[in-house]
Amino acid sequence: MNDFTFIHAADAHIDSPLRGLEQYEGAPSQALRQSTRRAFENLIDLCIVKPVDFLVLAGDLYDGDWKDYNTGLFFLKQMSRLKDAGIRVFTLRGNHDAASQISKNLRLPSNVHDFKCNKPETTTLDDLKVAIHGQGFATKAVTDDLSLKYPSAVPGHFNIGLLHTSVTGREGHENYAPCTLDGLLSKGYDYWALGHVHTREVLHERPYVVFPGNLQGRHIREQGSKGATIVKVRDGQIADLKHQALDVARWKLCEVDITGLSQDEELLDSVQNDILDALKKAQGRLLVVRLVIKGQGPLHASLSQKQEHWAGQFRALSLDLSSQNLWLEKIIFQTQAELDLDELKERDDPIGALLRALSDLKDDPQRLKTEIEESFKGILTKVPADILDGIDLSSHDALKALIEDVEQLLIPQLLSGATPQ
Ligand SMILES: [Mn+2]
Repeated sequence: MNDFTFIHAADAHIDSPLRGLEQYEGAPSQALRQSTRRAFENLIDLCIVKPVDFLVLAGDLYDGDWKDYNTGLFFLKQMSRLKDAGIRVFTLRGNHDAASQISKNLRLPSNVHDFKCNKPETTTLDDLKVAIHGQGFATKAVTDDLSLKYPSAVPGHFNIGLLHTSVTGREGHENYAPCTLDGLLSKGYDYWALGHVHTREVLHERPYVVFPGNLQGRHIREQGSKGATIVKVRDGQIADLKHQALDVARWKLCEVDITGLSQDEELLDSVQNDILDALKKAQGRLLVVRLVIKGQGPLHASLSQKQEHWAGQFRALSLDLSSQNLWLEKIIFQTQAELDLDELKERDDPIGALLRALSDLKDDPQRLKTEIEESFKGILTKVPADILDGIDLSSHDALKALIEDVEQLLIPQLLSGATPQ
């Protein structure tokens, strides 16, 4: 068998709109909106520079129907660059770019093979003795196990299965084209090139079953290094397999704990250290930070009463650390006072009574639902959606957490004799 190298990428989501950035003052909207294209160009550059023999793309190349032909033309231009370099491409449709989802189309260059959506298909690269099996999504919500109908391995070839799937289900991802690891392994392939799950994961080694992760993080739930997997094959065996970062912007959740901190400066230093560390890891890429201040401690009073002041301090700090490559996307205050609520609950006074009432309410899902959810219903239709970001009033846990917030905000103020604001 020949020696060869290929790159496995998935979930490029080219031109993903990244909605809602406008609501943030100073958001690098342009850079973030362009990021899926820049990361894709990085992928093509890598293919050419290596150079690799072929590229496999495991679905969700596009985020949805093209707004106009520019999205498709961008892809075609990148494919032409590969064609000029003699590099072949194998691609299939995922849930976001299922055949039924994309209304416009352009003829693909001759070096690109787009797998059929009605049944599995096998294509061979005779010069390399490689067989690639694949089937794309005809519709968005494919709930059948597509892998069942994939053919067995072609003897004497290096076999690759290309598939967009959630496998046995992955948190935060629609359970599309579900399948089992055993089912995949039963085909006797050398490598399963999966797509759909945006977090990189090697599900099995020898034979390999790999989710390369998406090419570019698009929001705070897509943190860390994003890119593609380079696979080197020698004598028909995988000799080397590694992740290569290709993203141009990186998302990072920085959680800073106030426990044990008593001075403002200590908190600012802590935040600075966390952000500096993330900047270092981002290696010059645009870094988008969501800052969460949490924990229980003496700084809670100041943080809860002067959020605007503190937000200003954190923003000034981030500007000082990098005026170009850093954007503080959001600051979330989650600190709590050092309270012994159990002890306070026993008190024979209005504070004790209030805590007991809140505690009863927390433990009674039915009452919580009727009393809180119902009374909020009218208001919910009138407030802008972004204000409610992350608050789910239909969940008992979320309502319980809201009551705990109320305890943490209200009780310290009642205890200090201040008027709750
Ligand atoms: Mn998908």
